[in-house]
Amino acid sequence: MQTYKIDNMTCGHCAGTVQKAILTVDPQAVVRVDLGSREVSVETVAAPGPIAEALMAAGYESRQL
Ligand SMILES: [Cu+2]
Repeated sequence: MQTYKIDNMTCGHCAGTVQKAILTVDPQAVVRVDLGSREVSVETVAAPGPIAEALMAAGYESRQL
C-alpha cells in the first residue's frame, strides 16, 4: 500500500478530484482519503511515479509517506 500526504487537499471536492486522478492511473485502485490528516492511502499495482504525476496534473502536490 502507498500513502501520500497532500497538504492542499482540504475539502470533499479536493478528495473527489484526488480520487479521480488516482483512478485514471489505475481504475482498479482502492483509494482511501483521510481529510483530517490530509493523507491518501492507495492499494494499487501502479508505480508511485505516475500517481504523483496525475495528482500534480490535477493541482495537488503529494509526498509519499
Ligand atoms: Cu477542496
